[in-house]
Amino acid sequence: MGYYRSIITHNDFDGLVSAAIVSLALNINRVYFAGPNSIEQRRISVTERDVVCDLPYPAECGLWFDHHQGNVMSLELRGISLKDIAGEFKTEPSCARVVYNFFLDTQRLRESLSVEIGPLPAHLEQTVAAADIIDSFAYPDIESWRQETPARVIDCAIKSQEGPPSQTNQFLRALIEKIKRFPLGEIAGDPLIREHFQRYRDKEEKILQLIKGSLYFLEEDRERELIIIDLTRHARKPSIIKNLAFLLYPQALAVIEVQNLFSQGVKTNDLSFSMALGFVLNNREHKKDVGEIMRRLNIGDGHPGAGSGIVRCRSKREMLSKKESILRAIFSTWQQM
Ligand SMILES: [Mn+2]
Repeated sequence: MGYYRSIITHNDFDGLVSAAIVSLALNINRVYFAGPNSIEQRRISVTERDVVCDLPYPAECGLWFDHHQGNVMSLELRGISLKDIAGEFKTEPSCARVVYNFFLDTQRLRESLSVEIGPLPAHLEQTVAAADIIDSFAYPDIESWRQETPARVIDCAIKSQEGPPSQTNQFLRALIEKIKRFPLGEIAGDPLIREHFQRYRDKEEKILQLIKGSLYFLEEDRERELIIIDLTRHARKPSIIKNLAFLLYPQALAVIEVQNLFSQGVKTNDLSFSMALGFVLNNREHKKDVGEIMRRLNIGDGHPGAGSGIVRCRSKREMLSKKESILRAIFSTWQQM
Protein backbone atom coordinates (compact mmCIF):
# COMPACT_ATOMS: atom_id res chain seq x y z
CA MET A 1 0.00 0.00 0.00
CA GLY A 2 1.35 3.40 -0.99
CA TYR A 3 0.95 6.51 1.06
CA TYR A 4 -1.91 8.07 -0.91
CA ARG A 5 -5.34 6.66 -0.19
CA SER A 6 -7.95 8.14 -2.50
CA ILE A 7 -8.62 10.54 -5.36
CA ILE A 8 -11.16 13.33 -5.16
CA THR A 9 -11.89 14.71 -8.60
CA HIS A 10 -14.22 16.96 -10.57
CA ASN A 11 -17.20 15.06 -11.98
CA ASP A 12 -16.58 16.11 -15.59
CA PHE A 13 -14.57 14.76 -18.54
CA ASP A 14 -11.38 16.53 -17.48
CA GLY A 15 -11.77 15.31 -13.90
CA LEU A 16 -12.25 11.70 -15.02
CA VAL A 17 -9.16 11.71 -17.24
CA SER A 18 -7.14 13.34 -14.45
CA ALA A 19 -8.32 10.65 -12.01
CA ALA A 20 -7.48 7.86 -14.46
CA ILE A 21 -3.89 9.12 -14.77
CA VAL A 22 -3.44 9.54 -11.01
CA SER A 23 -4.94 6.10 -10.47
CA LEU A 24 -2.43 4.50 -12.86
CA ALA A 25 0.56 6.47 -11.64
CA LEU A 26 0.01 6.08 -7.90
CA ASN A 27 -1.92 2.82 -8.01
CA ILE A 28 -4.94 4.12 -6.09
CA ASN A 29 -8.38 2.83 -7.01
CA ARG A 30 -10.63 4.69 -4.63
CA VAL A 31 -12.22 7.67 -6.39
CA TYR A 32 -14.75 10.20 -5.11
CA PHE A 33 -16.47 12.88 -7.17
CA ALA A 34 -17.22 16.48 -6.34
CA GLY A 35 -18.18 19.79 -7.87
CA PRO A 36 -16.31 23.03 -7.07
CA ASN A 37 -19.02 24.14 -4.63
CA SER A 38 -18.86 21.09 -2.40
CA ILE A 39 -15.14 21.72 -1.85
CA GLU A 40 -15.62 25.43 -1.16
CA GLN A 41 -18.46 24.77 1.28
CA ARG A 42 -16.35 22.02 2.89
CA ARG A 43 -19.07 19.43 2.44
CA ILE A 44 -16.43 16.79 1.72
CA SER A 45 -13.68 15.88 4.14
CA VAL A 46 -10.27 15.74 2.53
CA THR A 47 -7.14 14.51 4.30
CA GLU A 48 -3.41 14.68 3.67
CA ARG A 49 -3.61 11.21 2.12
CA ASP A 50 -5.99 12.31 -0.64
CA VAL A 51 -5.14 13.52 -4.14
CA VAL A 52 -7.40 16.33 -5.41
CA CYS A 53 -7.82 17.06 -9.14
CA ASP A 54 -9.50 19.88 -11.09
CA LEU A 55 -11.13 21.39 -7.99
CA PRO A 56 -10.50 24.32 -5.60
CA TYR A 57 -7.82 23.69 -2.98
CA PRO A 58 -9.45 22.24 0.16
CA ALA A 59 -8.32 22.95 3.74
CA GLU A 60 -5.61 20.33 3.28
CA CYS A 61 -4.73 17.45 0.95
CA GLY A 62 -1.83 15.22 -0.09
CA LEU A 63 -1.43 16.34 -3.69
CA TRP A 64 -3.32 19.07 -5.52
CA PHE A 65 -3.56 19.32 -9.31
CA ASP A 66 -5.39 22.17 -11.01
CA HIS A 67 -5.44 24.64 -13.89
CA HIS A 68 -8.12 27.21 -12.90
CA GLN A 69 -6.62 30.68 -12.48
CA GLY A 70 -9.47 31.67 -10.15
CA ASN A 71 -8.51 28.93 -7.69
CA VAL A 72 -5.00 30.38 -7.34
CA MET A 73 -6.45 33.82 -6.75
CA SER A 74 -8.56 32.49 -3.90
CA LEU A 75 -5.50 30.73 -2.43
CA GLU A 76 -3.79 34.11 -2.29
CA LEU A 77 -6.81 35.58 -0.51
CA ARG A 78 -6.55 32.75 2.03
CA GLY A 79 -2.87 33.52 2.56
CA ILE A 80 -1.69 30.15 1.24
CA SER A 81 1.39 30.02 -0.99
CA LEU A 82 1.43 27.73 -4.03
CA LYS A 83 4.99 26.76 -3.12
CA ASP A 84 3.80 25.08 0.06
CA ILE A 85 1.35 22.82 -1.78
CA ALA A 86 2.47 19.41 -3.07
CA GLY A 87 1.30 18.55 -6.58
CA GLU A 88 1.12 20.99 -9.45
CA PHE A 89 -0.72 24.04 -10.70
CA LYS A 90 -0.31 25.22 -14.28
CA THR A 91 -2.63 27.26 -16.49
CA GLU A 92 -2.91 24.47 -19.07
CA PRO A 93 -6.10 23.95 -21.14
CA SER A 94 -6.98 20.94 -18.96
CA CYS A 95 -6.11 19.55 -15.55
CA ALA A 96 -5.49 16.22 -17.27
CA ARG A 97 -2.58 17.91 -19.08
CA VAL A 98 -1.14 19.14 -15.77
CA VAL A 99 -1.40 15.66 -14.21
CA TYR A 100 -0.05 13.92 -17.31
CA ASN A 101 3.05 16.12 -17.62
CA PHE A 102 3.66 15.80 -13.89
CA PHE A 103 3.68 11.99 -13.89
CA LEU A 104 5.64 11.68 -17.13
CA ASP A 105 8.63 13.01 -15.25
CA THR A 106 8.89 9.80 -13.22
CA GLN A 107 12.56 10.03 -12.38
CA ARG A 108 12.21 13.30 -10.51
CA LEU A 109 9.05 12.01 -8.84
CA ARG A 110 10.52 8.85 -7.40
CA GLU A 111 12.93 11.08 -5.53
CA SER A 112 10.52 13.80 -4.40
CA LEU A 113 7.40 11.72 -3.59
CA SER A 114 9.26 8.57 -2.51
CA VAL A 115 6.50 6.36 -3.93
CA GLU A 116 6.57 4.00 -6.90
CA ILE A 117 5.16 5.60 -10.07
CA GLY A 118 3.28 3.26 -12.39
CA PRO A 119 3.84 3.52 -16.18
CA LEU A 120 1.36 5.50 -18.30
CA PRO A 121 0.01 3.68 -21.39
CA ALA A 122 0.63 5.32 -24.78
CA HIS A 123 -3.07 5.85 -25.62
CA LEU A 124 -3.32 8.52 -22.90
CA GLU A 125 -1.46 11.00 -25.10
CA GLN A 126 -4.54 11.32 -27.33
CA THR A 127 -6.97 11.16 -24.44
CA VAL A 128 -5.26 14.14 -22.80
CA ALA A 129 -5.25 16.07 -26.11
CA ALA A 130 -9.03 15.52 -26.24
CA ALA A 131 -9.42 16.74 -22.64
CA ASP A 132 -7.58 19.94 -23.64
CA ILE A 133 -10.16 20.69 -26.32
CA ILE A 134 -13.21 19.74 -24.28
CA ASP A 135 -12.22 21.59 -21.12
CA SER A 136 -11.15 24.81 -22.82
CA PHE A 137 -14.03 24.69 -25.33
CA ALA A 138 -11.49 25.16 -28.15
CA TYR A 139 -13.76 24.54 -31.11
CA PRO A 140 -13.10 26.64 -34.22
CA ASP A 141 -16.76 26.60 -35.24
CA ILE A 142 -20.12 25.21 -34.27
CA GLU A 143 -19.81 22.28 -36.68
CA SER A 144 -16.67 21.03 -34.91
CA TRP A 145 -18.45 21.33 -31.57
CA ARG A 146 -21.41 19.32 -32.88
CA GLN A 147 -19.25 16.64 -34.46
CA GLU A 148 -19.60 13.20 -32.90
CA THR A 149 -15.96 12.60 -32.01
CA PRO A 150 -15.28 9.81 -29.48
CA ALA A 151 -14.40 12.44 -26.87
CA ARG A 152 -17.64 14.37 -27.42
CA VAL A 153 -19.72 11.19 -27.28
CA ILE A 154 -18.17 10.35 -23.91
CA ASP A 155 -18.45 13.94 -22.68
CA CYS A 156 -22.17 14.02 -23.51
CA ALA A 157 -22.65 10.62 -21.86
CA ILE A 158 -21.14 12.08 -18.68
CA LYS A 159 -23.37 15.14 -18.89
CA SER A 160 -26.50 13.04 -19.39
CA GLN A 161 -26.21 11.56 -15.88
CA GLU A 162 -29.28 12.47 -13.87
CA GLY A 163 -30.08 9.47 -11.69
CA PRO A 164 -29.32 9.15 -7.95
CA PRO A 165 -25.70 9.99 -6.98
CA SER A 166 -24.84 6.36 -6.23
CA GLN A 167 -25.80 5.37 -9.78
CA THR A 168 -23.92 8.28 -11.36
CA ASN A 169 -20.81 7.55 -9.30
CA GLN A 170 -20.88 3.92 -10.36
CA PHE A 171 -21.10 5.00 -14.01
CA LEU A 172 -18.22 7.48 -13.59
CA ARG A 173 -16.00 4.96 -11.77
CA ALA A 174 -16.52 2.36 -14.50
CA LEU A 175 -15.67 5.01 -17.09
CA ILE A 176 -12.40 5.85 -15.34
CA GLU A 177 -11.42 2.17 -15.51
CA LYS A 178 -12.09 2.25 -19.26
CA ILE A 179 -10.12 5.48 -19.75
CA LYS A 180 -7.17 3.81 -18.00
CA ARG A 181 -7.25 0.82 -20.34
CA PHE A 182 -8.61 1.83 -23.73
CA PRO A 183 -8.35 4.65 -26.29
CA LEU A 184 -11.41 6.94 -26.47
CA GLY A 185 -12.48 5.47 -29.83
CA GLU A 186 -13.04 2.09 -28.25
CA ILE A 187 -14.87 3.47 -25.22
CA ALA A 188 -17.23 5.57 -27.36
CA GLY A 189 -18.39 2.44 -29.20
CA ASP A 190 -19.61 0.83 -25.98
CA PRO A 191 -23.42 0.34 -26.20
CA LEU A 192 -23.99 1.80 -22.73
CA ILE A 193 -22.04 4.95 -23.59
CA ARG A 194 -23.97 5.23 -26.88
CA GLU A 195 -27.25 4.92 -24.99
CA HIS A 196 -26.31 7.73 -22.56
CA PHE A 197 -25.05 9.84 -25.46
CA GLN A 198 -28.34 9.40 -27.33
CA ARG A 199 -30.26 10.42 -24.21
CA TYR A 200 -28.19 13.60 -24.10
CA ARG A 201 -28.90 14.36 -27.76
CA ASP A 202 -32.65 13.91 -27.18
CA LYS A 203 -32.48 16.31 -24.25
CA GLU A 204 -30.59 18.78 -26.42
CA GLU A 205 -33.38 18.70 -28.99
CA LYS A 206 -35.92 19.72 -26.31
CA ILE A 207 -33.59 22.43 -25.04
CA LEU A 208 -33.23 23.81 -28.56
CA GLN A 209 -37.01 24.20 -28.77
CA LEU A 210 -37.04 25.96 -25.40
CA ILE A 211 -34.28 28.33 -26.55
CA LYS A 212 -36.18 29.10 -29.77
CA GLY A 213 -39.12 30.26 -27.72
CA SER A 214 -37.06 32.41 -25.34
CA LEU A 215 -34.62 34.17 -27.64
CA TYR A 216 -34.43 37.80 -28.74
CA PHE A 217 -32.08 40.68 -29.49
CA LEU A 218 -32.09 44.16 -27.98
CA GLU A 219 -33.48 46.88 -30.22
CA GLU A 220 -30.17 48.78 -30.18
CA ASP A 221 -28.32 45.58 -31.22
CA ARG A 222 -28.80 46.17 -34.94
CA GLU A 223 -26.09 43.75 -36.03
CA ARG A 224 -27.57 40.98 -33.87
CA GLU A 225 -24.32 40.43 -32.00
CA LEU A 226 -25.65 39.41 -28.60
CA ILE A 227 -28.22 36.63 -28.34
CA ILE A 228 -30.43 36.99 -25.28
CA ILE A 229 -32.12 33.89 -23.85
CA ASP A 230 -34.68 35.05 -21.32
CA LEU A 231 -35.93 32.21 -19.12
CA THR A 232 -37.57 34.36 -16.45
CA ARG A 233 -41.11 33.32 -17.38
CA HIS A 234 -40.52 29.75 -16.23
CA ALA A 235 -41.97 28.72 -12.87
CA ARG A 236 -39.58 25.79 -12.57
CA LYS A 237 -35.85 25.99 -13.02
CA PRO A 238 -35.03 25.28 -16.66
CA SER A 239 -31.56 23.98 -17.36
CA ILE A 240 -30.25 24.78 -20.80
CA ILE A 241 -27.08 24.62 -22.88
CA LYS A 242 -26.78 28.20 -24.07
CA ASN A 243 -24.25 27.45 -26.82
CA LEU A 244 -27.04 25.69 -28.72
CA ALA A 245 -28.33 29.18 -29.54
CA PHE A 246 -25.46 29.49 -32.03
CA LEU A 247 -27.12 26.76 -34.10
CA LEU A 248 -29.89 29.29 -34.71
CA TYR A 249 -27.63 32.36 -35.09
CA PRO A 250 -24.14 31.06 -36.01
CA GLN A 251 -22.82 34.57 -36.74
CA ALA A 252 -23.75 36.04 -33.35
CA LEU A 253 -20.74 37.10 -31.26
CA ALA A 254 -22.02 36.14 -27.82
CA VAL A 255 -24.93 34.68 -25.91
CA ILE A 256 -26.38 35.71 -22.58
CA GLU A 257 -28.82 33.70 -20.53
CA VAL A 258 -30.92 35.39 -17.89
CA GLN A 259 -33.02 33.46 -15.42
CA ASN A 260 -34.34 33.70 -11.89
CA LEU A 261 -32.46 32.16 -9.01
CA PHE A 262 -34.26 29.31 -7.30
CA SER A 263 -34.05 28.60 -3.61
CA GLN A 264 -34.87 25.00 -2.72
CA GLY A 265 -36.92 24.69 -5.86
CA VAL A 266 -38.81 27.94 -5.32
CA LYS A 267 -38.45 30.79 -7.80
CA THR A 268 -37.07 34.01 -6.29
CA ASN A 269 -37.00 37.56 -7.68
CA ASP A 270 -33.21 37.48 -7.91
CA LEU A 271 -31.64 37.27 -11.35
CA SER A 272 -28.69 35.32 -12.65
CA PHE A 273 -26.87 36.31 -15.85
CA SER A 274 -24.51 33.97 -17.59
CA MET A 275 -22.69 34.90 -20.77
CA ALA A 276 -20.30 33.27 -23.23
CA LEU A 277 -18.53 34.29 -26.42
CA GLY A 278 -19.59 32.82 -29.76
CA PHE A 279 -17.59 30.47 -31.95
CA VAL A 280 -16.84 33.12 -34.59
CA LEU A 281 -14.67 35.01 -32.11
CA ASN A 282 -12.40 31.97 -31.68
CA ASN A 283 -11.00 32.67 -35.13
CA ARG A 284 -10.27 36.35 -34.93
CA GLU A 285 -8.51 38.99 -32.86
CA HIS A 286 -10.84 40.82 -30.50
CA LYS A 287 -10.93 42.68 -27.20
CA LYS A 288 -14.16 41.26 -25.83
CA ASP A 289 -13.86 40.08 -22.23
CA VAL A 290 -16.98 38.67 -20.57
CA GLY A 291 -15.42 38.49 -17.09
CA GLU A 292 -14.48 42.17 -17.38
CA ILE A 293 -18.09 43.10 -18.24
CA MET A 294 -19.33 41.33 -15.10
CA ARG A 295 -16.70 43.04 -12.96
CA ARG A 296 -17.32 46.48 -14.44
CA LEU A 297 -21.04 46.23 -13.75
CA ASN A 298 -20.13 44.86 -10.33
CA ILE A 299 -22.46 41.87 -10.63
CA GLY A 300 -20.02 38.96 -10.89
CA ASP A 301 -16.85 37.58 -12.42
CA GLY A 302 -15.40 35.23 -15.02
CA HIS A 303 -12.71 34.96 -17.65
CA PRO A 304 -12.57 36.46 -21.17
CA GLY A 305 -14.63 33.65 -22.75
CA ALA A 306 -17.35 33.26 -20.16
CA GLY A 307 -18.68 34.79 -16.98
CA SER A 308 -21.70 35.21 -14.77
CA GLY A 309 -23.34 37.60 -12.36
CA ILE A 310 -26.16 37.85 -9.85
CA VAL A 311 -28.55 40.76 -9.22
CA ARG A 312 -30.76 40.82 -6.12
CA CYS A 313 -34.30 42.24 -6.46
CA ARG A 314 -36.95 42.88 -3.83
CA SER A 315 -40.03 42.53 -6.00
CA LYS A 316 -41.18 41.17 -9.30
CA ARG A 317 -41.51 44.68 -10.65
CA GLU A 318 -37.94 45.54 -9.65
CA MET A 319 -36.79 42.25 -11.18
CA LEU A 320 -38.38 43.09 -14.53
CA SER A 321 -36.95 46.59 -14.67
CA LYS A 322 -33.46 45.50 -13.54
CA LYS A 323 -33.46 42.71 -16.08
CA GLU A 324 -33.94 45.23 -18.83
CA SER A 325 -31.47 47.80 -17.50
CA ILE A 326 -28.71 45.23 -16.80
CA LEU A 327 -29.06 43.67 -20.26
CA ARG A 328 -28.75 47.10 -21.85
CA ALA A 329 -25.76 47.96 -19.65
CA ILE A 330 -24.10 44.68 -20.63
CA PHE A 331 -24.66 45.45 -24.29
CA SER A 332 -23.30 49.00 -24.10
CA THR A 333 -20.20 47.80 -22.14
CA TRP A 334 -19.78 45.08 -24.75
CA GLN A 335 -19.93 47.60 -27.59
CA GLN A 336 -17.25 49.80 -26.01
CA MET A 337 -14.74 46.93 -25.91
MN1 LIG B 1 -10.81 21.26 -15.82
